[in-house]
Amino acid sequence: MPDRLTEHRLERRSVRGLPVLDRPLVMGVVNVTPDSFSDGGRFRGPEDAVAHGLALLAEGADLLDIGGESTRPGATRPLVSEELARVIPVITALAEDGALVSVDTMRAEVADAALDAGATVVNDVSGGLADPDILRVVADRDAAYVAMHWRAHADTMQQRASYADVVTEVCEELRRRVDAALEAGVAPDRLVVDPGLGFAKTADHNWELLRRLGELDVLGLPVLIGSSRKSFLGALLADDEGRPRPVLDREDANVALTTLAGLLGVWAVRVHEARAGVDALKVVARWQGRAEFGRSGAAGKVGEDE
Ligand code: PMM
Repeated sequence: MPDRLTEHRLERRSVRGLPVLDRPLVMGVVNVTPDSFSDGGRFRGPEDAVAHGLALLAEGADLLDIGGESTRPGATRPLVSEELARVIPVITALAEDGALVSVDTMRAEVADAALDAGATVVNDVSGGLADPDILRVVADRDAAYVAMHWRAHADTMQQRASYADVVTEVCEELRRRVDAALEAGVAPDRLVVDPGLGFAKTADHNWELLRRLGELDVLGLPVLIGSSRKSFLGALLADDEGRPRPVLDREDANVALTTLAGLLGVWAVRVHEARAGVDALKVVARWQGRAEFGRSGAAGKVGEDE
């Protein structure tokens, strides 16, 4: 009997201009926000955020995702000027240091300024729904683009967590976002999709998406997932009184999840701590016979997809 876990796998795909390794890429999160659920307020000034980004790179992260807007359920939106003031100095400094940078934004204006400051990837959790102009910016600049599945802003998104079949609907809704991006002129070989774990989704929805992750292959694009520190892991690991496991104590479970996602063929994982995830993905690559002994990861870099 075929193994349900690996029966449906994602084909290994790459993104033009981004590294091609023998394992999925690891995107390290640098949230420059006063209120992110996972690390909000930890990096008060740009110096702290830059130092954290450099530490993630030292741990083995392949690219850094810099965000200035919290998407925690119930969060209120910052002004554009606030978001710019938070992310641009950090992107500038990290890009000058040679880091590969992604900007986590839903706003065209912020994406444009971030690309000017040295970002290479636009990670848009709204997949172009929050500010459709962002697709034109990405197209004009030939940037790489992550289109995440999204239904509404953080203040109302959990009211939209209703699906007849979450995997089918997420695929259909992502397909429409991909079509909109292509119509705006975004290059097909610069596109990535993300099922948006926790965005208008209950814990059960997230687990169903993970269990059937291989079905996202119908979109024919690289897949990124972001599970790190999210509340469905806190609920899974709740104590006997039902209290969720604290945010910073969910890392081991996330490494298990990263391992399984690597086995299923994701293109990249978005994580708050890089080292354990990189290690796990090296194990997967070696297990599957893709990595030479001791050479998985940066040292085993296969090349850039130009
Ligand atoms: N999750 C968050 C923010 N940005 N981007 C992508 N592509 N995928 C995600 O799952 C995702 C994201 C929320 O988590 P955070 O507050 O820890 O950044």
